[in-house]
Amino acid sequence: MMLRAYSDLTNLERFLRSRLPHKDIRALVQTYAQPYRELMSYYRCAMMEVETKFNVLNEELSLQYDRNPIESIKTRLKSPESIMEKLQRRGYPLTVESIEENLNDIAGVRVICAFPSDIYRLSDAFLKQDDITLLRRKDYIAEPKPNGYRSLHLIVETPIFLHDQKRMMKVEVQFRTISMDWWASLEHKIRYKKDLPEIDFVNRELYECAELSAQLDARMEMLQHIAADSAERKPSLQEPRGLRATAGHI
Ligand code: 0O2
Repeated sequence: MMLRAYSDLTNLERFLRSRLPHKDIRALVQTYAQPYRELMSYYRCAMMEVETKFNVLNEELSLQYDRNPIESIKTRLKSPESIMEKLQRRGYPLTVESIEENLNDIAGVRVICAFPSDIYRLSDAFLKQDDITLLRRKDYIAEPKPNGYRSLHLIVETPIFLHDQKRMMKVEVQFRTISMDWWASLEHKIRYKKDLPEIDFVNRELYECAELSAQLDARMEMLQHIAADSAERKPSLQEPRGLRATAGHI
């Protein structure tokens, strides 16, 4: 993945310009731009580390289960606008140190799985790795949010190895099935974070869709188990019947 340090700086400057007088901006950029750029680059490195771990698990587990448990992996670095907005909203200082200290989701990795059981299998395997420390776990699959949102969220700490130091970085990992991701993406477009008046009909319909998508996940998982069981009982295609029957007599 390409490092995008310069575009981060440009975005940050653009955000500050819209909010502050010119002389304050110059002072702020001089004080914070370089440390901010460095911090964002460390977060990008941490995302790469975590993404690689999931690619490795996907490769290994795909041999074991004869299918890929991971459909896709998305990574995102929180935008300067969202960082500032979150710090402000929660009453934290607007400093580079405060970003690292107070926000857990600057680096985000979203792992989209085929089936709900893949989520728990993958997250267990990931958390067993000795360079991953679990800081927080929120299981919105076992206990969906009141609006119907489902996903497994982990905040972990992982080391990145720089030329002269080892640095611990926080990464938020979200695990979803395809249908959980489909619902969350559309709900995000329709409602999430929008300053809309509460519309009961929309809320109820979105909740209903979340329930339906959970039922579809459960049905698809059941079909997958049935298919996998019957494939296990079937004689291997590489082993012709005649050979199996006479193997003991050769
Ligand atoms: P974005 O734009 O996706 O980055 P904290 O982890 O303490 O900082 P919070 O909000 O308690 O804050 O964390 P939580 O509940 O683990 O949710 C964090 C992220 O989950 C959100 O990030 C969303 O990506 C996703 N999420 C949580 N609830 C919902 C929901 O109801 N609908 C949808 N579509 N997504 C949700 P951000 O930073 O809010 O947004």
